[in-house]
Amino acid sequence: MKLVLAIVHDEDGNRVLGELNKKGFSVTKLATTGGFLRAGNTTLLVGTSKEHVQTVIDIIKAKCSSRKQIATSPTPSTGAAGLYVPYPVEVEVGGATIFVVDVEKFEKV
Ligand code: 2BA
Repeated sequence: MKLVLAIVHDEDGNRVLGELNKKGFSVTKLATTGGFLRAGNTTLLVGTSKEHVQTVIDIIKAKCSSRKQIATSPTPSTGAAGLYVPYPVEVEVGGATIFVVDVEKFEKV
């Protein structure tokens, strides 16, 4: 048994969830926050057999697109006058960040 953890853009979350459900996978959706942008994203947990992991990854890949996002730098520079000067940075977010971990035990009681 494996657990697929996928961090996806909020806008893609429901599309991925819908497709995974349609294909018979059980999914848990968590509302999460990215540590760099400090913006909302979605984390999906999918418990499945080793044989189905690639199918889950393929569905996530097909439903997630990457985006450029402008954010205020989390570590603003200090200007000549000693002022705190936040500056915009452009980062590419996603399609999805995926972790696959071994599940030691899976039980429904
Ligand atoms: P955030 O941490 O908000 O990061 C958003 C995007 O900002 C990242 O996109 C990346 O392009 C950029 N970024 C992140 N940390 C950076 C840094 N220290 N310096 C410069 N740019 C940085 P993605 O890589 O597609 O990541 C999207 C979201 O996936 C992340 O949101 C975070 O919530 C999660 N994530 C990505 N890699 C992770 C990891 N190794 N462990 C845990 N969560 C991760």
